[in-house]
Amino acid sequence: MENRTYTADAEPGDDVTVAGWAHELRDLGGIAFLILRDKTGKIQVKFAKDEMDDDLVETGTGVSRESVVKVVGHVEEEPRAPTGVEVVPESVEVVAPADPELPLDPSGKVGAELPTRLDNRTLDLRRDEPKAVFEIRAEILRAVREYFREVDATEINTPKIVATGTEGGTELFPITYFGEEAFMNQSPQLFKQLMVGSGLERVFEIGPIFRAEEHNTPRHLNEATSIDFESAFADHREAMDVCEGAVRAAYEAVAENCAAELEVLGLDDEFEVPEEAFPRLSYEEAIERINATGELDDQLVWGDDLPTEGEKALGRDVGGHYFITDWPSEIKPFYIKDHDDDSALSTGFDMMHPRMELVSGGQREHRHDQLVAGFEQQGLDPESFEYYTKMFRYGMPPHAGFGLGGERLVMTMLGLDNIREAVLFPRDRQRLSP
Ligand code: ATP
Ligand code: AMO
Repeated sequence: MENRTYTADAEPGDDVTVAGWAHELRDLGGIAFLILRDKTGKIQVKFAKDEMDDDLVETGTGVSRESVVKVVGHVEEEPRAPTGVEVVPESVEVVAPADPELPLDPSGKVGAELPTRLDNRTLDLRRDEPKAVFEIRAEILRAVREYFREVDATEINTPKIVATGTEGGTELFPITYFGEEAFMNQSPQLFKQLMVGSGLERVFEIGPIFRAEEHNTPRHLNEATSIDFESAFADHREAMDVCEGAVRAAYEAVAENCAAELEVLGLDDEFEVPEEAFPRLSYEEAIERINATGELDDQLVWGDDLPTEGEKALGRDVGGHYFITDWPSEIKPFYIKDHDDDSALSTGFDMMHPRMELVSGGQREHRHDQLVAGFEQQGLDPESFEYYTKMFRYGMPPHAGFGLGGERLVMTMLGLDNIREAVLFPRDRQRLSP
């Protein structure tokens, strides 16, 4: 809109055009106030009934809550106004009226359950708290992107419609692709590996992954945002360094650039950038420490995957972000390389927040014959992956990387109870629209 002034920028003495939503109407008899809200804040518009044009007063005071309104007027200092200034209107236009019955109250006075909020995200994000979450999410993604560029990685975009899965066959969404069976991609894993063998050498991708997870939990989505990194001539240790750097860069950016949003979320006092290096525990140490907490009914033994309760017990014990390294080879995927001196131990790692896993990664098997053998061991047909394995015959450097769950990063950073609060339009067992 031409000449539009954000409410936060309206200074006494200015002639302005402000536009936004009718947040609240207060009619005190001789005087009425319309509180107009835009993305920067709110401003009071004054209607002195005896002094102003009747039509103007009628329009301004008759507007229904959440209608879109445009006001042209003069800004004056007014200590009694919520922001210390008010607009004395010359004209008021209802640009888009709102039904008087709203499915959700954007003023926040009446609370709403998460499903109602998710059904009405447009109205939900007129509230300060959800809006702050998504402003912070955008800042996290900006910071991570910038960090990857600083460490010389090139952003890539890989297909989301694919012929084969990589992260376990049962979690695939099948689709029909011109009469043939295809799938929504679970991970850019194979494509990012193919690109480290290209002239790009070091790549990252921030994009959707699709997983047909049957269960309904507060930390799983069926469509999630994966932050993937992969680098030629790197080992798992270097991948962990980059992973830690990316997460720290995200926290630093939020601390530096999102003070107002953190305050809205009530986190301004407690928000901490992780300063210490993330401890690196071996899988063996991890199960010993979990067993020592005594919080599990059954003791864990070598080869067990870590149960959720075990992860939580260990998280409380460690108290911050940490890595789990040296996993048993048998519970890591075929593309993860084993240690050269012990084939029962893999170079795979997870990076954990005390509440949950955030990252999986590792050094990759870059030797063609060993890679093909790994497929067979995992019961996968190497022939259907020939587009991938073939490139390992033409000079594939040693490489390593990781995948970081974007929503889980937002969720754990902001202490959100449910991962759905970190996605605009979550996909889960119950939810396919909006
Ligand atoms: P005015 O002479 O501006 O019309 P008033 O006090 O005679 O002011 P009232 O209708 O009696 O008008 O005001 C009702 C209430 O609104 C009073 O408590 C007053 O303090 C408050 N009020 C008046 N003007 C403003 C303003 N511009 N911003 C905030 N509160 C105001
Ligand atoms: P993994 O399957 O562990 O590893 O996924 C990596 C990270 O992505 C996030 N994530 C999810 N978040 C929400 N809902 C889901 N359903 C979901 N699934 C995964 C988690 C998880 O830690 N190819 C490997 C990565 C690699 O080795 O580079 C992979 O996909 O935060």
